[in-house]
Amino acid sequence: MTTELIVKGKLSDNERLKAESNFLRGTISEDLKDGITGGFSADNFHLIRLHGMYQQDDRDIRGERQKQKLEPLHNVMLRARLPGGIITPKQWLTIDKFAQEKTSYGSIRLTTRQTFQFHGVLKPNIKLMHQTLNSIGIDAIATAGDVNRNVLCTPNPIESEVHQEAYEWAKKISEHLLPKTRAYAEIWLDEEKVETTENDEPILGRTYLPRKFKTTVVVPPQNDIDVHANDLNFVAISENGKLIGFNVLVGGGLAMTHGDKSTYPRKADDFGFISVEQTLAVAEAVVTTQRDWGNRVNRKNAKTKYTLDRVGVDVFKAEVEKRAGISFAQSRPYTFTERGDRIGWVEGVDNKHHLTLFIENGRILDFPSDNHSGISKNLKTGLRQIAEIHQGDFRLTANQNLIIAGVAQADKTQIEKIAREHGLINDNISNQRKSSMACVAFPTCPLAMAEAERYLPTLVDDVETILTKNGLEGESIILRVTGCPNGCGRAMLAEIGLVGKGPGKYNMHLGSNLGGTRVPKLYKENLNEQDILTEIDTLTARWASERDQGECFGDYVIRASVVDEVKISARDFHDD
Ligand code: SRM
Ligand code: SF4
Repeated sequence: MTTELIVKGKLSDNERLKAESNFLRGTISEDLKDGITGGFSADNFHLIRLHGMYQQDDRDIRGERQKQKLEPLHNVMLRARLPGGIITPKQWLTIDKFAQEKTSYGSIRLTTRQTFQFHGVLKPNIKLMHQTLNSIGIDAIATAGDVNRNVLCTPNPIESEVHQEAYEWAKKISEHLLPKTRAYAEIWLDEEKVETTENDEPILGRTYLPRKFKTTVVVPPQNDIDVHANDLNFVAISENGKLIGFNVLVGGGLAMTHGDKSTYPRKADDFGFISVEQTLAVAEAVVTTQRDWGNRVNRKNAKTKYTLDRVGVDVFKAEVEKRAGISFAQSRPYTFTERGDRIGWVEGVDNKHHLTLFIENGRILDFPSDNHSGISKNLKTGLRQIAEIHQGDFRLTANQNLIIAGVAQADKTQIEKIAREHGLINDNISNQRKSSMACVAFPTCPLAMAEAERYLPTLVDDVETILTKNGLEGESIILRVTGCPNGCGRAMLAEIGLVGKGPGKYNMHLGSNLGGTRVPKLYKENLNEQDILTEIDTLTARWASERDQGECFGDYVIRASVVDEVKISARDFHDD
């Protein structure tokens, strides 16, 4: 390997702690026994991420505790591993019970990556949490930290054989790229201690990846998992209803840092077509190339997207071909036309029925009542009751929604009745609300600069009013809010993306499209909530009167030169 392919310099501290961790063990077990603090010590604070957890505290009460000279009320957030987002009703009941009895918020939070999170788990309950999950066949391995994360898959596997096969590949890729260290089993499940050597971790190595790594399997024309947010994507190509292979897209990612032009959202590059048999070899080659060439000096530029731009797409691709022992063929044609979930019932190829429920912000909780319609919103109770009788499974979507999948004709009426009684189905939810999404942000996210999840419902109320006023009732714009530029709510693939800058202040980006194949451009900075509504009012009024037939808002703002189009490069994004 030539040295230019590797960034020289002092390695980031995360590299030291991974190297010294004895394959992710650190001193987590000792720390767990320390009852003096509710938190984890320096290195373990980071290491627990590789076990699917983040140390947090409630930011709403942080100041008050400080005044009382108390340490923050440390707790952990856990993110489960759920490739393709599938979970059984029996598993759901256990998760529901744990959330109810052992977490401070009582909620189950569906994420933008097809899994769920518990928030507010105190130290004495952490081991119990892992053991509870393990008892139902779920773990939290590799859902955070410098590894390949939860593998996403277009979530309607029963709709076609191709969907089913795509899901099987998502599971296989997830397993193939998992860390092989037994640290998780030893620490959380009290299993026998067995020494790990370099040979035991052939794909990830002793220091794992330079940064987080994200993979999807997607079935066009849906792009409901947003490929361009991901490092590695397998786009399913089928012929006569059979999966024949994948187009491979590499190097997507959305995060940036305010004021740092070396960071930017980036679309993935098309490497070409492979046969299904080549899938695991290619996945492994992309991961190991990024493992070896990714920037371990500066974590801000460590993701695959920056490696591609630094070494060159062709050089990276040639290395993948060499390592996988394959040659990419010409990409096969496909198009992405939509990204949302189809809320409501659909019938599958197996004659079973699937009900997609819209879950605002993915937050499953019993809310006092729906602010908008006044009807009950006991979402958690409703889902528990459905899980008690449902014979099929639950599928989490990457838009924070939930599918009750595989319902027999005979059970449809009862499931729908429970869903309606608990506010899980509400016919008055607008298309705009269904097209809107926000990240968690306050109070649990330590990186939040502005509200997102708690801001979204009222923002959408106001946008609905504006659309109606401008003659656009029933229409929708992909609207996403993230509390900081890390982009967890994928605002950097929205037609209108709001990125938190400070309390009550957001940057507004405009111009993604329905298929999610364009990054939106910065339009205005530091807008407050009133400025945001004024801008949306002015722009949607123009859109209503000037748009071409069927032209979506994101395409319109580019055609009308409201913003320039962002092509693939950082230069388009940052204007220099
Ligand atoms: Fe994220 C960090 C929540 C999807 C980019 N993300 C965080 C943390 C863990 C904050 C932290 O590091 O302490 C947030 C915890 C909040 C909380 O209290 O729950 C957090 N991210 C989320 C979730 C829960 C948002 C949601 O509302 O659903 C999503 C969980 C996904 C999952 O199940 O694995 C989530 N995060 C994303 C996405 C979207 C995606 O992957 O489709 C992105 C942008 C795509 C990308 O990676 O480029 C994303 N999260 C980040 C980043 C920036 C990474 C980077 O490249 O610099 C961070 C910060 C970091 O890693 O340093 C981050
Ligand atoms: Fe937190 Fe920022 Fe991610 Fe929102 S985008 S969850 S504020 S890290």
